[in-house]
Amino acid sequence: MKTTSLLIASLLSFSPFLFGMGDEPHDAHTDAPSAEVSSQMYKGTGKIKSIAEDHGSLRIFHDPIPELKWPAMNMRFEVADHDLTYPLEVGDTVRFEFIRKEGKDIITKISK
Ligand SMILES: [Cu+2]
Repeated sequence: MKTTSLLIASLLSFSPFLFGMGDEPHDAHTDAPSAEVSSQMYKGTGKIKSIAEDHGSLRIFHDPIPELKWPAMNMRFEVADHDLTYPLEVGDTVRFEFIRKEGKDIITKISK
């Protein structure tokens, strides 16, 4: 008993990332409360599928993101700053960084 809880406690303290990953369904991209403990940055690569007219979001076909157990897929990302989208064009291959906040996936950095 005691050993088990010690083990769990040390796992939790050494693996905040693992703890935040959970097994949330990828399509839903819903944030379990535990996924919001940090503003951890995730990195991805992919291809721009579309850019919102208001420049507030992008659709990217991203490559798998093992940290989040995401397979390759087409999905929408918001951008932290609309200016990030101006140099981009549909079809561009990009690398980007994003955070997950309040159920949104928000790109903070993106480059061709
Ligand atoms: Cu995705």
